[in-house]
Amino acid sequence: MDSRLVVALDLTDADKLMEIAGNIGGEVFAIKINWPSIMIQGTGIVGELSRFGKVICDLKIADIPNTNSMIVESVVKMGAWGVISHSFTGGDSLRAAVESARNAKVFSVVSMSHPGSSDFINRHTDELIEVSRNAGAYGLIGPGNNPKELARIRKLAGNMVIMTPGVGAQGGKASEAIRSGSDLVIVGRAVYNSHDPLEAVRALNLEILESVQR
Ligand code: NUP
Repeated sequence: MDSRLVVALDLTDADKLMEIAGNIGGEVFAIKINWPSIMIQGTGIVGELSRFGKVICDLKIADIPNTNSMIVESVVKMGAWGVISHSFTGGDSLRAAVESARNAKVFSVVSMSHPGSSDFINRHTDELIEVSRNAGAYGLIGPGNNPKELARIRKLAGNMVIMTPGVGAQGGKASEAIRSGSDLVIVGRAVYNSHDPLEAVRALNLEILESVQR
């Protein structure tokens, strides 16, 4: 199916995580996991989740090129479809991640969704987009709760895919993010804390579809 929804399953309860993943896996673009789940459940979670569809590992890699390469090689071996890396560490670090990923996709962070991101990282978005483009990143992470900034990032991003967290619990709307240029919308708590995660996924898929058609 052509969903543009990525669900962030930031759960430390393995049974609940697997149950939700099994229910929604066929109706989302991908499942994203982050350090909280990986630290509690171990790296085997990546392979287990990949039975249900694409898995994106939100590791926000930020190291020297050699270490970045080793991290990305491991995560790809575990079955990840995509991985999220920082770009502020510079072109050589990000390029190492991209080259080690081979066919897997590297998304690089160029803007963040929390209030404190205005202290530093969001002041450097344009430079980070340039670093990401030159390093060959497949996609960018931009703010799904800041439509104006997202539309600006869209103009600078060229053909890089834009994936946007910040929708739901952090105040953004999926439809608005899509209209502002997002390709893939990340939603975590608004799905996994809902009484019916599958229903929440279907409502978001519909909202996204309607915003594309308009
Ligand atoms: O800028 C970012 N904001 C953000 O929320 C970059 C991220 N990678 N994320 C991640 O997206 C965050 O760590 C979490 O896994 C997910 C958003 O979850 P929620 O706010 O929808 O629950």
